[in-house]
Amino acid sequence: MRVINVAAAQLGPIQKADSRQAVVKRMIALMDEARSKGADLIVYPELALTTFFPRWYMENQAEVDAWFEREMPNAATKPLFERAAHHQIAMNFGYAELTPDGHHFNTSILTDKSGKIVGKYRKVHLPGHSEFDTERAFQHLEKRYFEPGDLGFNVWRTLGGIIGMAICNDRRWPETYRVMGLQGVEMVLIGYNTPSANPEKRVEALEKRMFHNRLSLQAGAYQNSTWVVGVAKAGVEDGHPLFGGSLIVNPDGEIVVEASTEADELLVHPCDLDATRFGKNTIFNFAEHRRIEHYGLISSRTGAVPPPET
Ligand code: CDV
Repeated sequence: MRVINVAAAQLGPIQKADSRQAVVKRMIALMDEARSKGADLIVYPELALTTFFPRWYMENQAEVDAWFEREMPNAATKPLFERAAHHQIAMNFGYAELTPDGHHFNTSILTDKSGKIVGKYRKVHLPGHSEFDTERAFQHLEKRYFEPGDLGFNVWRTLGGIIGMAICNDRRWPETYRVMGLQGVEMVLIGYNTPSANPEKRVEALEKRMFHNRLSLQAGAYQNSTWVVGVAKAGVEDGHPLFGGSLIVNPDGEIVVEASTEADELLVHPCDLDATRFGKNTIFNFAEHRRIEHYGLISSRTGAVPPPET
């Protein structure tokens, strides 16, 4: 057995007015609880340090940049890194990254148990739009504030296993998991901020949206025989609801734990990485069964092109 005791640390809402220091205090409280439950790794959501700011339309770049981190760790997050090192617990969290040469990414990092950053991922599949959209019930301006990630879908050998990261909308795309699956991934960490309502389809029920969340995470896990840890930022942020439903999925695609609130909530589960072996060696033995001669369109065509009508 190769067990990683994973803590999925769902965060409740973060209001626009909340400081990073206040959020870090909440993250530390969850980390203390995770440590008391024997966790080796704690996983926080996408954009964990602030409210989900892409819902707000901004034209002033200085105002936009105020939501970004110029270095990691920084003054606000140093206490979190120190507590992680003290507890000897690895961590993963998302934040808005502004690089020294002026690039903006929706980023996630993975540390080892000493608090050293061992992996970085930048969100590839940015949802939403880049200009104010009068047709939407509310805005989702990720395409305005971020560039698509430039690092690809890597995996890292750490904590005795092979671990990868993705962020929110990435979880809906099978390519996300498969590229990591082809590197032998054994656990994928995915934070998210998903509105409880669909701004482009007002009749879509919350149940349907949560079904799609589970469907995507469970399919990704099963089809690549990997653990998947999905962690929400949930609850009502300045009048805008985000759903919860943080969960851990085993390599058979089954949910082993799931959050029941939209508040700060911790789920802890022992994840045996050896449980990935069976699927990887049988039905999803890629070397044995994949037929890459038929997959060319996946990497050569972006949009669907139906055949001409006859
Ligand atoms: N933060 C996100 O990427 N949210 C998207 C919403 C816009 C659908 C998601 O896939 O959950």
